[in-house]
Amino acid sequence: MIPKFSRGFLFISILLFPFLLIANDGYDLWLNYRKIENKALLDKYNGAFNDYYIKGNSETLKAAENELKLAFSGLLGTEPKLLNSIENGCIVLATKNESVLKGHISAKDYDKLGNEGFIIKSVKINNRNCTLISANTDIGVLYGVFHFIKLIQTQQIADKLTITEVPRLDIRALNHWDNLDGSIERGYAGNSLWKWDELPNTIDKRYIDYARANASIGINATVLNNVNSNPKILTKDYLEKVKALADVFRPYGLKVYLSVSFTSPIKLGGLPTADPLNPQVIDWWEAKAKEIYTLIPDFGGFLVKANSEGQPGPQDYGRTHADGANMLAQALESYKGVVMWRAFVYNSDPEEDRVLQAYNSFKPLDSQFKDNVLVQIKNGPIDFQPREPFSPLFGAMPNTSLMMEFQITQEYLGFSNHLVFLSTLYEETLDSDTYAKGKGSTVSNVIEGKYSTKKLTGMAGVSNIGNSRNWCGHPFAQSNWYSLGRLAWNSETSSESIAEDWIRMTFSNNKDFIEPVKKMMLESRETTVDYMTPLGLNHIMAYNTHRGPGPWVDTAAQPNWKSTYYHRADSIGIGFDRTTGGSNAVSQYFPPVRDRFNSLETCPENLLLWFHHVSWKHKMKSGNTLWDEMCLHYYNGVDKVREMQSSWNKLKSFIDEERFIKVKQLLEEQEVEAVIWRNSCVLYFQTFSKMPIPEELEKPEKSLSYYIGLKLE
Ligand code: GCW
Repeated sequence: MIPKFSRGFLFISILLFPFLLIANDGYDLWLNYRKIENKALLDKYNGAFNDYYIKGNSETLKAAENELKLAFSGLLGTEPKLLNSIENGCIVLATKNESVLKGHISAKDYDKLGNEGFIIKSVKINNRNCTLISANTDIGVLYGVFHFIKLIQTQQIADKLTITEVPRLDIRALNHWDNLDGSIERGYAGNSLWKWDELPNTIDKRYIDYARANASIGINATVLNNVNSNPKILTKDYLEKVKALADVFRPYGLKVYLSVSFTSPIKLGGLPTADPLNPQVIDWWEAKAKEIYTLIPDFGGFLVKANSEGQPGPQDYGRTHADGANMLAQALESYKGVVMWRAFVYNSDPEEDRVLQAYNSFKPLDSQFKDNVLVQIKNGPIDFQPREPFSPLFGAMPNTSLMMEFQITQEYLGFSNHLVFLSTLYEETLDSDTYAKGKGSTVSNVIEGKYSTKKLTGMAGVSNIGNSRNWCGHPFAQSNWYSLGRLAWNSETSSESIAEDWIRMTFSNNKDFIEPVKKMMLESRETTVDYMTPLGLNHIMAYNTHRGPGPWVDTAAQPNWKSTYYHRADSIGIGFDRTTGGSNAVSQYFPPVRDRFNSLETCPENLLLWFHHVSWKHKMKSGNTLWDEMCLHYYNGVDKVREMQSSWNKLKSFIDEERFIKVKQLLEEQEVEAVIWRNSCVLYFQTFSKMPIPEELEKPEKSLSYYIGLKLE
C-alpha cells in the first residue's frame, strides 16, 4: 500500500513531469519522454499502440499504468485510453492466470520467468492486433512496461515482438553511503535524498521518481545508509522513517535494506558486549529483527562493514567474519532476509601487501556462511581504482554466495566533474576469466552462481545519487547509475548498447548525435586511466580526499595509505612486485591467469605496474622504453579529453542549451584537471627516472613544486 499522502505526490509528480522535460535540467534522467519528432514513426506508433487494457489493480499495476500514460502522452503526444475490452492496437497488461492470455503464452514460458521476468509478445486476440506484456507477478509486468517504453523511446521496436527477459541476478542493489545528518560519504551530487527530519510524515515526491528510475532498470534493492553505519538507524524513530520509505518504494519492486553497525547491541541495547556468540547479543538482534519485520514485512536485510577501516566487528571478540555474519543471518532467516557481508578488509601492516588481505581473510571461511549470507566483494583487490585486475576472491569461494560491489560514485575518477562512462570498467571486470573451473569461468558466471553450491546472487553499486537537481551532478554520471542497473539485470549486455540506449533515451535519437557521443563515452574510462593511472598504477591520488593527483604522498595515518606504498618508484624503475618473487599476490589467481600476470612478458601492459616493478628502460611492446610509454599515456589522456571537447562542441544544435552548456563547462574543467594530473605525475616520476619527456610532447608549464602545492577543491 502506498500511504494516502504519497499517492497525492505520485499524482503531482506525474503532473509536473512535462514541465521538467521542458526545463531540460536533467531531472527526468533517461525517462525523458519527449515527443517523437519523426512524423511517420509517430503515426505508426500511434496506430499500433494507442490504448491499453489492464487486468488487476494492485499498486504495482497502477504504477505500470501510470508510467504507460506518462510515457505515451510525452512520446506520442496523446494519452492512451483505458479500454474495457480488447481492441485493435491494444496493449494488454496482465499476469499469468488471466483468461485473456489463454493460448498466447505457454505455462512453460511462464515457468522460465521466475518472479521478476516478463514477456512482451505481439499477438492476435479476437482477430485484433495486440501487444501482451505479461509475467508471473505484477512487478514483472511493471518491468515489462518499462522495457516496452524503452523500445519506443529508442525507436527500436520491431513490428512483431517476442521478447523474454529474466534478470540474471537476485539482488540488484544501490548502496547509498548516506549519513543520517544528510551528508554523503564520497558523494558529489549534493546531500542525501533522504530527508530524515521530515520523515515519516512528509514524503518528498523525489522518492517516487527515484523508485521509478530504479524500477526502469530493474534495480530491486536499496541500502539506505552508509556502511560506516550510525547505530541510530536501528532506533524505533528511524525505523518508522525507514518504513515510510519502504512503503513508497514497494510498488516499484524496490526493497529496503540497512547498513548496520556491529556494536548496535552495546550502543542501543546497553549490553556490555557485541560478541556474536553471546546469548544476550543473539537475543538482541532477534528482537530487533522482529521489530523491523513487524514494521516492514518485506525488509531486505543487512549490509555490514565489519573489522574494516576502524569499524567494529566479530574479530573484536575473537570470532570470525562467518560467526558475525551467521549470527545476523540467523536473526533474519525466518523472515527471508539476507546479510550482505563485505569482504573489504585490510590491516595497517605495511609488510603484508594490502592486495593479499581480503582473499587471505575470507577464502579460509568458504563453506562456513549460512545460506542467507552473501559475501560482497569489491571488483578489484584494492579499492575502486580506475583500473584494477579482478578480485581473486571471485571463483575462490565455491561454497559461498558471492556478490559484486562496484562503485558508481567517482571517488577515484574525478568526482562528478569528469565524464567517465563506467560501464566499460564494469564490463571489463565481469568479462574477466577467472579460470576457476577452466576457460570461460568469467567473473560474470561466478556471480551468477554457476559454480557455487550456494544459490543467492547479486550486484551492488555504490550510489552516485544526491539531491542535486539532476541527481548525479554530471549529466553523464546518470549513465553510470543506468549501466549498473542494466548490467545487474544482464551482465552480458555490451557497454556499447547500454550507451546507445542511454543516449537515445536521455538526449536524442539522431544518429549524428549518437555516434560521436557514444564514442566519447566508450573511450572515456581509458582516457581517465591514461591521465591518472596508466599501465597498472593505482592509488596515487591526493591524500584522503582522493581528488587530484598525489603521487608524492609519503606521510599518512597508515603506511598503506601512502601513494609511495603503491607505486614504489625508485631510480631503477616503478611498480609493485607482486610476482612469485615479490608479494606473491599472483598466486591468488588460478592458472593460467597467475602465470600470465607473473611473467613480465605476458602480463597485460595495462596492469604491468600492478604486478611488476619494472625498469624505466624496459622495452614495451611498442618498442618504447617504459618511461616514454608512460609519458605517452599521460599525454594521450589529455589529448583525448581535448578530443571529447571538440566533439561535444559540434553537437550544440542537437540538444537543449542547458545540458549542452553544463557538459561543455565540465569538459573544460576536466581538461584543466587532466593537465594537472599529467604534469604532476610526469614531473614527479621524472625525479626517479631522470629521463627527458619525449621531444614531441608539450612541456609542463609549471614546476613540480607548484603542483605539489596545488589543491583541487
Ligand atoms: O574507498 C574507501 C573509501 C571510504 C569507504 C570505504 C569502504 C565507506 O575511501 O570512504 O567507506 O572505501 O568501501 O568501506
